[in-house]
Amino acid sequence: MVSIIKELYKKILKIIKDYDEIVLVRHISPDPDAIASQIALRDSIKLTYPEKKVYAVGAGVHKFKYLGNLDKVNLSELSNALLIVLDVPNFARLDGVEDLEYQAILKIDHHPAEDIIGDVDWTDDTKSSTCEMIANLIMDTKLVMDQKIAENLYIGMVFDSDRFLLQNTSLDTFKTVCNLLESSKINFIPLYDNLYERSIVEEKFRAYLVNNIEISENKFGYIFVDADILKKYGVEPTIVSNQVNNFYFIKELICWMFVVYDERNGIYKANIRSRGPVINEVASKYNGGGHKFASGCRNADYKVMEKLAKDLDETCKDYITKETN
Ligand SMILES: [Mn+2]
Repeated sequence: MVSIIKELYKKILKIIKDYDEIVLVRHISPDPDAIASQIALRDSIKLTYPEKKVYAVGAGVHKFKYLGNLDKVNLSELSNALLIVLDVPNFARLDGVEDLEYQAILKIDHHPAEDIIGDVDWTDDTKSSTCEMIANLIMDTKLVMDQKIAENLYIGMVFDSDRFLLQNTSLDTFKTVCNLLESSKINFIPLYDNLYERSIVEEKFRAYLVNNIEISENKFGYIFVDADILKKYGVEPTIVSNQVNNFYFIKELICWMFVVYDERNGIYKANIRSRGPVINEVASKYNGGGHKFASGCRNADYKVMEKLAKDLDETCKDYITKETN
């Protein structure tokens, strides 16, 4: 029997082999899974094919510096590049490849498919992280692994699954972790310092969220953080998306939405999580999207956020009615 995944690995290796210029891209506002998968695959390709020019691009994020450096490169000088798209399904959210005229796309992602379709395409929205996919790809092919690559892949898997708590954490996830730890012998406990260390300022802001979240009778939680609150607590808008995962397992919540006003970009950003109702279909009605139980939405009009919140509250109500019948 021909294994589908082995055929796919062959195609992935072939397209990587075929190009001497390779650019790896991921989504804007990156998280550790996005950056770690990008840096890990770049480093592995460089170790396997030292003669290739391989660049991981996009805006750097100071707090993820420990994952490694991104490349500064003039993309308009490349003429025959393969674009590797990681952890993002749509062109609108690609970070930093506007000037690149690429020849082909290799896509590896665990979000539901959107408008990017790779010439070679490995999209699997049952996977808990892109790093899980890259870890298997490297371990099961001639691509080279080293200690730093293994550490990055482990961090990405732990982050995106929220320490193996979230939906899509599977037996395969644990097998991947087991194989990775066994083969690389990385010391994984110290890695948590980078991932989970936080300031008391952030904790105080979390207390603000806990004290001010509004919870409906349908177990829907909502909070809007305006620019004044951010100033008062001395935090950046991105803090709100960092906090949304801390609200899992609160008995009174099955779905929650945090909205923050990003003054610099003049836009409202919503982060939504769910422990039951499917939310990406609701978010997509308002030009948002994401995973079934972890979605987001951006809009310059606050009224859209209010409508989305109302829609989600209704979705929670329907979900509870179905559950109890
Ligand atoms: Mn991811």
